[in-house]
Amino acid sequence: MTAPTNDRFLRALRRQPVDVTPVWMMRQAGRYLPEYRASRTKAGSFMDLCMNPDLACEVTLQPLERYPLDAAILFSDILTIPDAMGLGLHFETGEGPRFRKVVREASDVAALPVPKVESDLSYVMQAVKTIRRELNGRVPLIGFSGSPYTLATYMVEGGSSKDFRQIKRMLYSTPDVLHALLEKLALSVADYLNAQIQAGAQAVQIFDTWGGSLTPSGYQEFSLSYMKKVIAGLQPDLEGQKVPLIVFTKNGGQWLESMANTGADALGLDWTTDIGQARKRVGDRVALQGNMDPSVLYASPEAIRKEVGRILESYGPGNGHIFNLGHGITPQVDPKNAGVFIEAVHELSEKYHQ
Ligand code: 1CP
Repeated sequence: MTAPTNDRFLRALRRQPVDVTPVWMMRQAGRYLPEYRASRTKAGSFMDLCMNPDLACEVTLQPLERYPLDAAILFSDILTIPDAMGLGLHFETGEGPRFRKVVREASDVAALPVPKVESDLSYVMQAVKTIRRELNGRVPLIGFSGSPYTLATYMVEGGSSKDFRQIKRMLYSTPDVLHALLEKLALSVADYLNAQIQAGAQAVQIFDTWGGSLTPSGYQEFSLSYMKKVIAGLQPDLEGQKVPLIVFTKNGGQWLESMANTGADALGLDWTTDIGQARKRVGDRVALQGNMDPSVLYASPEAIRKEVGRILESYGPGNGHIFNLGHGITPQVDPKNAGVFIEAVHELSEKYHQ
């Protein structure tokens, strides 16, 4: 493979030496950027934006025009899989995602197809190819999927949820139905990530946004074991290189040891875990990605630099750190502050890589 001109991100994932700590932001293309809001208006709706490869490429590149980021992330959504399974995803203005159909009974699960990713989700693969072409080797492109459990929460609840009433009811009263759903999702997610890799994704991330809402044993049984199935089904080779995999369980800080045993190359951390302690716990098994509280971006430039410095110091010298926020950047952040954050990571990390 022609290595990207800037390959810090891939080197850090492989725990190889870098000049400065690489940085990207979850949700780096999004509503905090006025140019994103303009593209979304031009597209008509959020799903139209995702389904148009040229516009998806345009918004993927927007944050890279503003900031010296070390990676691009495919502009899409984790809910493309349930949509391709026929649930009818739509976004009400000012609200979160909604599905026309929900999954509650064994018969609902049985009726769900495993999507044919190459045809049903061809718009995603087309976006990956377009973005790779337009990036022209500047930085690596990250592909992604939701974890089976996280996707299941949306499919069973019918949208976002605060208390996960429906899926928890299913988990405790008809666990076999949930297992059947997760089984189908694990196959779908593996196919989806493999297709993104074949289309050109140079690293992939599994977003397990809601695995952290489970009990410790529930996490093992309903989230982690299905991520392991996904990982077992991956063919992570692109242009002669192994494509690294990042697993991010939000609120998963107490389970890092078992996450590190899944075969992932890196673990994403939210801000509730100390990154230095996390490093001691996982040793040299995996790289770590994270983990500044996104709310720090509401504060002053001095406060942002201070917090970046604190996290770098906590991780300490050496390889295997990819700087990121502990969750997505929020729509209310001033784009200038994102710039302060990214520059601070590069500037303040140099001394840890000598
Ligand atoms: O323009 C808009 O109004 C839509 C806002 C939006 C955006 C910008 C949604 C709807 N999705 C996205 C893009 C998106 N989603 C990306 C793009 C790449 C990037 O720049 O990072 C990615 C990686 C996601 C992944 C995603 N979607 C997750 C996992 C990560 C996370 O934030 O925890 C989840 C849970 C979703 C579901 C979803 N899609 C959109 C929203 C608002 C939500 C969250 C709903 C909820 O809180 O339950």
